[in-house]
Amino acid sequence: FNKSGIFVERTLALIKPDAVNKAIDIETVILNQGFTILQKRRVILTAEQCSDFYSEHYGKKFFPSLVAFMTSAPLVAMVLAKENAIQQWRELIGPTNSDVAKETNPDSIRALFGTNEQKNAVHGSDSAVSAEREIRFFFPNCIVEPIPVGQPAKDY
Ligand code: RTP
Ligand code: MG
Repeated sequence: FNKSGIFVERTLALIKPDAVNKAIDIETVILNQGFTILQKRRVILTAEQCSDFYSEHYGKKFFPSLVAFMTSAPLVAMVLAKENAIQQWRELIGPTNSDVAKETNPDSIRALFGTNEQKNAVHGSDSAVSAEREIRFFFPNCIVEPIPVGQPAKDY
């Protein structure tokens, strides 16, 4: 909730291993676009954790290579807040393939900081259900749901 008591949507952003050395520049873009960074941590995923995070892609041809890439070095996980944050963040990052992004969305983060269809600099939750799951995955103590007015926040 913001100062006016209006719910502000949250989403999960990852700066992937290929772009962690450009994290300060990416965070500058994020803040300039009006997002608030509510939480941030640096994390090295195990193969098991990464397979769990990307379980929707299990069995696809690129899955083993995706897990190898995402576990190869630290990444930066962040909870971003903004009105309509999930869609706004997906629009700001651009298409999955950075080569495509450079052609079609040259101002997007994947165009500016990514390399190809795998090394694409950042991740963004693709729906409200994904955002809740993914925020909990990296920040188990983070409040994701609104706390009803007048009720104690006992479970947090
Ligand atoms: P993300 O989940 O990381 O935000 O990316 P996305 O929704 O735009 O794309 P998704 O289809 O969920 O794919 C997840 C990540 O897998 C890698 N990938 N490699 N053909 C390939 O080699 C291929 N396709 C996808 C990318 O790192 C992609 O972001
Ligand atoms: Mg995805």
